[in-house]
Amino acid sequence: ISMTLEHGAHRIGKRIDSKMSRWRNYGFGQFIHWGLYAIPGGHWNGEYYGGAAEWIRSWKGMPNEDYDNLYTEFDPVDFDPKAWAEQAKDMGARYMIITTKHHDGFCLWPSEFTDYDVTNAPYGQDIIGPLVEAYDAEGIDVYLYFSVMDWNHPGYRSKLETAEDREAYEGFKEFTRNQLLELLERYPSTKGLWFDGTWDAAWKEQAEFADNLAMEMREMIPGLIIGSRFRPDDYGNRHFDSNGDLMGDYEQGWERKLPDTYEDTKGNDWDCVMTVPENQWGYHSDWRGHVKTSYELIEMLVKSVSLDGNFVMNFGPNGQGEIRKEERQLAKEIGEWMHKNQKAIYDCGYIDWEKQDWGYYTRNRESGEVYMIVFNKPINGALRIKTPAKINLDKIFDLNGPQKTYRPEEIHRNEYFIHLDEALLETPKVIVIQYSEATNQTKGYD
Ligand code: H79
Repeated sequence: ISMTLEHGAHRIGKRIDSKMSRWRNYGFGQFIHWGLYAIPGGHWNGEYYGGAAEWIRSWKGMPNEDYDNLYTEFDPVDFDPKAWAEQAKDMGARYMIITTKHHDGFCLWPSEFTDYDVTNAPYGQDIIGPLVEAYDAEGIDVYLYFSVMDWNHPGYRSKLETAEDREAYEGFKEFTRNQLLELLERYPSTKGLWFDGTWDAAWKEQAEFADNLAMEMREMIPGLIIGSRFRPDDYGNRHFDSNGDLMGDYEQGWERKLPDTYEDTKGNDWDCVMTVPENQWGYHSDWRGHVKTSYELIEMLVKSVSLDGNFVMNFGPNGQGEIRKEERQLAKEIGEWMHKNQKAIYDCGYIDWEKQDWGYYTRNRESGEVYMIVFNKPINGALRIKTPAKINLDKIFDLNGPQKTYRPEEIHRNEYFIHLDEALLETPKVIVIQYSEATNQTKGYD
């Protein structure tokens, strides 16, 4: 039985309009976490902070007052939005998400509703506008990250226990609404919002307010894309309402983790946002622990697309506005692979063929062409393909290199081997499969 909810999901199933199709077809995005936390870069008074750099204000080793005065040092003289956008383009990103305001409350745009913004820092200029312009010029769609939780606003509360809390929080809600409408008014080419900091009990009581605000924002920018992390339902449930239906346009629950199977995604649209080290979003000058390689990130990208999601790789520029060399190198390596293999990523998604150990299938949503993205070469050199019944494999060939066509060996009904010549794979390899659906299958391949 399903409950009647005033502020639950307003739609069952995926959005089917052109703006959402564009989102779905991105495949690859860039996240940028930039703010005051880039200045200490994970250190204060010579001490190392091991948590996520953008959370340093919450560390007992750093007095709040010290953090709250960092804005007097925010002067990123090397900030070059055009260079960032060009790098993102070369990497193959088709959308970008920028932190307009993280949990600390510092605004990278000139906000009429607080003094805690770029205009009162030495830098003194809007960051968001030039970024939007530079990315728009490269044809990369811009999304605005916005933290509802705000450690700077006096009305913010994590829970509402007293009448005083409730009154203060009303002021905070008005402030939040003002800032969001301000952002959309200032940056009308914004394609969507990426919300965060919405887990607190106080916000979970705001089903009606958040629902109305989402409607207001959607009126300002028709087709605006908002994920599942914004509004709670009538009972304070997040992402999925009390009936289990997704709220918002796509599932935003995949942070630093990926689904393993299509069932895990419940057939919804989704994105995965991923850090390069284990858990650092903002700039940390001393990355410890494992740092992902370009091939690990490419595999996550491919896996995301194979399960109908977008993969968003995070960058944390430093306090001067530079993107660190490790991230530049990764962007370059991923870009080199994307340049040759983007056909298997862009406009592609899930196909219900049984996954094999060599890697992942993706399928172009328009042409129906299937791609095998091969990460592991089996010891016998043979890649297994199992198709559903009544599929004819018409043509199988390498996406790159000398036009090599494979003649699959049929090893069972609807099951084949294709034999690789290479002794070793140097990079993840893409093989194209053109297939047709037979009404009367005689032989899988002819
Ligand atoms: O912006 C990046 C991170 O800073 C932010 N989201 C990404 C995109 C983020 N990552 N982790 N978190 C926020 C922390 C969430 C912590 C939680 Fe909790 C654990 C929320 C609820 C339980 C810490 C402990 C905050 C409240 C209790």
